[in-house]
Amino acid sequence: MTRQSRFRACPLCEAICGLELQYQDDALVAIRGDAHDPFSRGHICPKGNALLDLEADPDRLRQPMQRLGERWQPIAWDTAFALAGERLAAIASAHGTAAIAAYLGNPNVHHFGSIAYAPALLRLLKSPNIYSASSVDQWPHQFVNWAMYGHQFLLPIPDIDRTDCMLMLGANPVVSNGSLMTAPGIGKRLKALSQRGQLIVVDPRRTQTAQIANRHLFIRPGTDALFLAALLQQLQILGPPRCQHYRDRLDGLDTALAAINALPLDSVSSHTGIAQADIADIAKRLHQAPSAAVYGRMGLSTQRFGSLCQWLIQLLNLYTGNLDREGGTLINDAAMPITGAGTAAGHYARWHSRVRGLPEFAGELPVSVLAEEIDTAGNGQIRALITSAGNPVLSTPDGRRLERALGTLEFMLSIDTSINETTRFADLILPPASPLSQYHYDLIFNAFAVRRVARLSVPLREPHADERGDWQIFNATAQAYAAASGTAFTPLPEPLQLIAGGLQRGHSGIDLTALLAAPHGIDLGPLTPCLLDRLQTADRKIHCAPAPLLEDLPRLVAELGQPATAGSLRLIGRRHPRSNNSWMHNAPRLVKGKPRHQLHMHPDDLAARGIASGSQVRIRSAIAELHTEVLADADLMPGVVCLPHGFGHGRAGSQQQLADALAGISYNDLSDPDALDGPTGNAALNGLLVTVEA
Ligand SMILES: Nc1nc2c(c(=O)[nH]1)N[C@H]1C(S)=C(S)[C@@H](COP(=O)(O)OP(=O)(O)OC[C@H]3O[C@@H](n4cnc5c(=O)[nH]c(N)nc54)[C@H](O)[C@@H]3O)O[C@H]1N2
Ligand SMILES: Nc1nc2c(c(=O)[nH]1)N[C@H]1C(S)=C(S)[C@@H](COP(=O)(O)OP(=O)(O)OC[C@H]3O[C@@H](n4cnc5c(=O)[nH]c(N)nc54)[C@H](O)[C@@H]3O)O[C@H]1N2
Ligand code: SF4
Ligand SMILES: [Mo]
Repeated sequence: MTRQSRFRACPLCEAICGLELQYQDDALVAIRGDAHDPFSRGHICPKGNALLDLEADPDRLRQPMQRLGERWQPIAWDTAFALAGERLAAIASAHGTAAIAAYLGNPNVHHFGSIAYAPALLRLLKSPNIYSASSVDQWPHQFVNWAMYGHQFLLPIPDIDRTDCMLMLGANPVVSNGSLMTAPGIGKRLKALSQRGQLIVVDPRRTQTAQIANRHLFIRPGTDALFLAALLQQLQILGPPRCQHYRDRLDGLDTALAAINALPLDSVSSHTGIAQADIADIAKRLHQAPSAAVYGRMGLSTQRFGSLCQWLIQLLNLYTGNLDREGGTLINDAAMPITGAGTAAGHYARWHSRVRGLPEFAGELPVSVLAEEIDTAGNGQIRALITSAGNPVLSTPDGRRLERALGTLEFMLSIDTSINETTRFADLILPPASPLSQYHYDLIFNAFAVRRVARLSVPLREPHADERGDWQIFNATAQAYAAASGTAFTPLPEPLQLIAGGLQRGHSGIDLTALLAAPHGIDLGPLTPCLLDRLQTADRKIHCAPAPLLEDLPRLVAELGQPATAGSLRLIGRRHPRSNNSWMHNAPRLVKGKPRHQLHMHPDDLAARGIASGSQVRIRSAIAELHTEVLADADLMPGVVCLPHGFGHGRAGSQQQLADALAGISYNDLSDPDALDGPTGNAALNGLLVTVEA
């Protein structure tokens, strides 16, 4: 029996590495990086290898399951779709369409069959209650792109392979493998940068990325907006804006600078923990570098001033003349465009959440309001929920309240592959086929990549008769709902047809035939300046001073007046190379070895409280008090504690043997649904005030 190599992009994270998967007949037996992928060049991480475990996972659902009380029983696909359609239609008819909510989790973005097909179902629902993992993640990026450039996905990407100087805040790509900057093998790319130029990392923890940087500075969590504003003030001392080449395409730069200059930043050092001399030095480096890029990710977007941070970053890149410039930050002119005519540019505050009155963004409400929208009685209360590839009980603020709320729903449908903390409340679970047996084109991450690349993944084995692809599940659910509610729905054509159409909208010259002939993917070259041509604001200018951002500045000023609360600490998150949010803890390859759930704390903070490393502690936030194990970590800034999210398994009814046996609490049982970014309502997961006691 011979082994056969088949090739595909990894479906697990933003890096979209090419993989070489070895099959013995139709059994997957080994995986390595695809050395011939021109972009990832053989890179693979431990998660990529763990696809072997996912394929073999005894707890993975392989047929639809219906819950009858505490018992689950298999149910035929057609019966399941009909049941879903009827139950949803009955609830919409009795209570209105707002009574049906949907939550889309992170993996949707990694499956063409979800990302391209889910929107049709959501549109059919006509519900104001649409939620996703975006509002516990990157909403501030999307919001700022929309407000400044006119489209939520006009996302300037740092040109990391060519830049001379990178200032990176709130990101740990050596572990996370990128994120809103698709760059497989990013560790090597950053090492090359640190040899060729400068990599400066600003983070409350000396992370694995900080360790390969030329310089690392601690910052007190949640104070980055002050630091970035101070940098912008410093740059103005060094010289006028360098953005002369698009000076006539700027609107409001003077207004923005005046607002920032009016901020009383005398005490910025004591607030941020970064010395005035260091701020001046970094400003000088950004000013003098032949090219530079400022980049801020999760640690900046999931904090109370997430949108201000992302706005200030755009202004810094713009002021130094590095926006839309080689070596600076650039828009990816993707082979399959996600911006331009016919795409969802985004909109804001067209409606508000019922209970707290928070604005929608791009058709969604912030997930921090989901629980209250379910458990608060009244007109428009949510009574049914569809989740797709999401685990909000572990991933979104106040998971305990959400889990209580889920138990009260009249109907819950989960499109998911496991019975976990969230889906155990579902009445019906529809599990899609393995991504390895489906067509895939990475709509989002090809478009956020640091080079122009394109790659089609084809099914690596024949689908089994009783499997359904994501696209078939979305189509069939929508059809069943339409039939039961007496509305019209035309199912979308199969993936290859949509992919071909998507490529036609671009101008790369690449079509399906070209992709099929290039199983390792196609490199279309480096990014080139194209932002000005692509601006989607009404006047086709860059809006430097969007009102919602200016209006958020007083909140930042008020923050400056807040005295530090004695004895309290700031809680931040942490990722591990063998983790993937909340859902890969059932993979033996990833959970083996030392436990990784512990709370980390600086040795001085432990000593001050008389706590021994390795002991149990009580951690208290605004919403909960929990017990877990603490470990000393000298790489943390004093005053900061650090806990990974995605733990807290083993809840009644969950059916993931390995995960359920893991120790650890859920970060989001502590995180506060009232702690939000101002303009967007994105969750402020990082920088949470907590106390820790022996
Ligand atoms: N405290 C704290 N909270 C966080 C974060 C943090 O840093 N700190 N990070 C946030 C971020 S960035 C994100 S993106 C979110 C993620 O939040 P979510 O997207 O809600 O959660 P995941 O843990 O990614 O759960 C993925 C779900 O998809 C299912 N799944 C896996 N593969 C498939 C598949 O092929 N098809 C289908 N249909 N389902 C599948 C899994 O069983 C699981 O239920 O968490 C956020 N929450
Ligand atoms: N191994 C692994 N890889 C992943 C994931 C995973 O769970 N595990 N998740 C994937 C997903 S969905 C995403 S969105 C990406 C996220 O990828 P990244 O954005 O790189 O996210 P993190 O690794 O959480 O890094 C956030 C950093 O912000 C720092 N930080 C926290 N608060 C602050 C603050 O107030 N200011 C500053 N300056 N820094 C702060 C933290 O110490 C941490 O180092 O990773 C993806 N890749
Ligand atoms: S870095 Fe991301 S895309 Fe690459 S192998 Fe790991 S999980 Fe897959
Ligand atoms: Mo994410």
